[in-house]
Amino acid sequence: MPDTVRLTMAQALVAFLKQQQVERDGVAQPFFAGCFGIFGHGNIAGMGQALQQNPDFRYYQCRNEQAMVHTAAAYAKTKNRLQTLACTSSIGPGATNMVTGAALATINRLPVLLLPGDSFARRNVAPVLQQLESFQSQDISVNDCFKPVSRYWDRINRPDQLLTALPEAMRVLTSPTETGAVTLALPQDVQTEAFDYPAELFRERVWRVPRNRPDRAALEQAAAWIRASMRPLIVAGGGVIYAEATETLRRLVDQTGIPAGETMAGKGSLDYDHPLNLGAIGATGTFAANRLARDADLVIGIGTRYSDFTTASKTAFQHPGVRFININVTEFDAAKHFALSVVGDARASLAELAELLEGYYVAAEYRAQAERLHAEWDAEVARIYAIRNTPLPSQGELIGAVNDLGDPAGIMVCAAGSLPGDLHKLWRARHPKNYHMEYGYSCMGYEIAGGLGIKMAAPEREVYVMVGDGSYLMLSQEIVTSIQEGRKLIIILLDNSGYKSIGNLSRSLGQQGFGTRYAYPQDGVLPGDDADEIAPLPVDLAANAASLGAHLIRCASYDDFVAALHAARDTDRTTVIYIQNDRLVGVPGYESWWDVPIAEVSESATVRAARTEWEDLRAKERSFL
Ligand SMILES: Cc1ncc(C[n+]2csc(CCOP(=O)(O)OP(=O)(O)O)c2C)c(N)n1
Ligand SMILES: [Mg+2]
Repeated sequence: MPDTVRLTMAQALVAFLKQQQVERDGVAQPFFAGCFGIFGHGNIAGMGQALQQNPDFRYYQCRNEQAMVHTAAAYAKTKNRLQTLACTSSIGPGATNMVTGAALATINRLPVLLLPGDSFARRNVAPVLQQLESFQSQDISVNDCFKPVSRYWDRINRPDQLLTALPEAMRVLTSPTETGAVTLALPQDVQTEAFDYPAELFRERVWRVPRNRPDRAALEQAAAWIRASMRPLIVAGGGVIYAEATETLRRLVDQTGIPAGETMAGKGSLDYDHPLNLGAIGATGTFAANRLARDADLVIGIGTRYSDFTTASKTAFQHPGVRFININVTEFDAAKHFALSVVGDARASLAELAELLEGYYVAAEYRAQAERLHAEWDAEVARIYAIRNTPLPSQGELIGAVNDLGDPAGIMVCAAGSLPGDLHKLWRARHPKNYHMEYGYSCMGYEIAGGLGIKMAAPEREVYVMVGDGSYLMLSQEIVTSIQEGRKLIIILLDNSGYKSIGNLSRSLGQQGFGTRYAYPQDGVLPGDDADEIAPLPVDLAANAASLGAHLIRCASYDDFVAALHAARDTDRTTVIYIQNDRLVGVPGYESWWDVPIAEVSESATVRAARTEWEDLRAKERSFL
């Protein structure tokens, strides 16, 4: 008789998770750093009991299920996807609160394990509290909502189904190609049911993350294309950072003189002051990267998904004969733009490519142009950092202060609003983890919850959360968790009294900021830019932060802000630096575009004018065939 252990399904699940290790480059570590959760009747008796009897698998309480998934995703991003957290929820609303987090993780290719409770598998007491009753089937629950946003989805209807579900869950979570949200829906009765599990299930397992080498012929062709190119340009994406290929990339750039632009996830691939780092590329890019992109005859995408922000809605690359080489661990991404696909780990691929490029160097004139643009861009950043707008400071100068005065070894995190575009352009990244931007989903509310995950993953670093008032109002309650767990965040709360980013967008569409300000309605309508005077809402976000237990520093001026950044280094707990800033002064766009369609017919002359302009710009969108 093989050895068995009699455990509930939830106990078996926790016992299994504790034993999973991940190894890359010979270094192994536990894949799960614990489990976040909020208990309800859908998980308290199963997962709750199992976690209680396994104190060595740390349980963390949170305030909102969406937030805990962000925390887990940010943790995984900081750990280059080699570690993550599990998340347990009750059934119904607790479960569906996690759907947004699941989408974010899957889109950003970040591993998170979601364990929503589900209604009774035995069904006899249905409908239970919070159960979705389908007229069509008894096999549907709200947890089916996770299917499109999960890379692997399963419902554990019998305790022994863990034996086949768990290996799949782990394979997907640890695969650099397939990773994203994995959802195991756990009916509340099955969580508590006992089964004689084979003891083998609970032995230590090591999941090796390989560094797959690319096809040699593809790499040789890539080298030949690069040698034949007059104006090659690297687009460095998040894959460079996840693969820990930043040093290899720098050596390749030094060896060949090929300049590089960086995507939202790839910023930090090269230090900002590398003379061939052109900084941000695409819709929120620098003029340096965007000019070279426009005329590049060969684009070498490394670890990039080519989102519309990177390609400026397919207008970034205008050379008539432009070709693409895509180095990517994921075939799906490698094939984009009809590229020469080099499917492999970024670090392994770049190292081999460097050998094949021995003796090759870009034309001196091209290198000189790239260096000149790099220097000109740096001067533009310095100009914006030095603005001292009155009466309210500009966002650009505040970003400058955080960048100049914050700990250079720290991590800045942001996700949505007008900050990501400004930060992508202006942030001077000093190490590969310095710039943590969630921009696959650009999810308002990621910032503070994500900051917590970063601090848990890198407790030795200062974490600077840059958050707008809108994002703050959407999801800021994990301040409480950061205080409970002693994970100090420095939260920079930039209040511009509304949705500045969407206000700008609205203006560019001819819609006068409609619906983007915080103000009382006037004659039954919310005021836009055209209102002479507005009645502001009586909201005090600083007081709110203090009430959640944060140390609060209120700033009225740029000088206060500078003092606050210094003071925040010495506080003993999560500190919120609150400052109002100008809602209209912005960082300009630099020779780029983002396609947001405009109403084809309208009563408004400004909308009609914007539509005409949009039609011209849209004509620049290309297919790469
Ligand atoms: C969850 C979510 N809802 C809506 C949006 C659309 N959106 C993007 S930015 C933004 C406004 C953000 O406001 P705030 O955080 O104050 O930043 P600001 O634009 O003022 O800089 C909105 C509504 C989003 N990205 N995420
Ligand atoms: Mg705002």
